[in-house]
Amino acid sequence: MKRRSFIKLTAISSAGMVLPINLELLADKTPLLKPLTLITPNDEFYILQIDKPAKIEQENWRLVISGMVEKFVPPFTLDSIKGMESVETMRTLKCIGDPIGTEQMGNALWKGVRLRDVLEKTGIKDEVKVVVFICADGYHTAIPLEDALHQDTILAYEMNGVPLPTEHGFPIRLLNPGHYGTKNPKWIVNIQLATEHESYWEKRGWDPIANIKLATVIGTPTPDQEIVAGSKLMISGAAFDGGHHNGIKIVEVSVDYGETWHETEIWAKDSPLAWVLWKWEWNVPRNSGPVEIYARATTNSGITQDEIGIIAEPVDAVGYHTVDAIVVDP
Ligand SMILES: Nc1nc2c(c(=O)[nH]1)N[C@H]1C(S)=C(S)[C@@H](COP(=O)(O)O)O[C@H]1N2
Ligand SMILES: [Mo]
Repeated sequence: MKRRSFIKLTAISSAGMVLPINLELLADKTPLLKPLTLITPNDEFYILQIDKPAKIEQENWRLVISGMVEKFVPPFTLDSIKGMESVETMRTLKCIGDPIGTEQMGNALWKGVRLRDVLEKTGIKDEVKVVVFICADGYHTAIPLEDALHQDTILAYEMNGVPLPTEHGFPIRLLNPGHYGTKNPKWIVNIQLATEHESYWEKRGWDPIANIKLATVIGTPTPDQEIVAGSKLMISGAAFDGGHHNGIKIVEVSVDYGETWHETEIWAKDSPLAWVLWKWEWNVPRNSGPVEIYARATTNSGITQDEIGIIAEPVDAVGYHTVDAIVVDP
């Protein structure tokens, strides 16, 4: 009961954001595995923003670097950015409003340029502490200079082999490793070098650091799914540590309120900046009744998720995702 109300609280805490409805949960056919693929197709990738997506025409778009720059450079066009050395990288994005990550999480292959290569062109004054991103939809957010200069911090212009779709930030968005979606701004039009900045969500009480916490999501079975007694059931999902703990080592499942844990098979993975997908086949017992399914991950640095919510120790992990299901007689 405690756990169930925790999940509900999480949903309420994200009320400030526009939550998409997951149609897959409404459909009556249950997928065998969820997520079904390591890379989330663009049309299934979650979409979240403060208002409508900004519609930008490539010809009209310019990226201006301003603030405490060493020297002025003309605004970048998309072609001038594409002319720079590119990187391709798999990254999982996750919303801060959904820390366990049952819906607002997706993984894609992105192409773009290193932010530090762009900032190198203008130079950075010694006093600069933060890099601020101003977006065409009115959103704005800042990240520490140190993070901006990290080699894995990318301005992305392609998602899964196509130009960034409008909803995901065309023409350019930031991919900021290890940080929740709030720190991955879309539709960037201006980058400002500054000493401080209070970002859109921080003004509304959200965590300014936004480090992704270790979490494990159960995709199948879905809540309240009827499971046939004596059958075989595939329990599956994803786990992600944001790259903060050297990646996921093992994922375990419990079907007896945490008494015993079963190691699952990690069947798809990439770098620690991408989620891992796991599965475990359960020989469902012959007796019917309600069941709670728990999943937890252990990282390569040795941290294991604990039972209870965001206050869980270790502090960099969220509590178990729990799915309530019902075992029914055949
Ligand atoms: N410009 C802009 N960028 C934004 C936002 C926004 O409202 N405006 N929302 C952020 C949040 S809260 C999340 S979770 C991610 C979601 O990215 P996606 O829609 O590509 O999945 O975008 C981030 N970038
Ligand atoms: Mo988000």
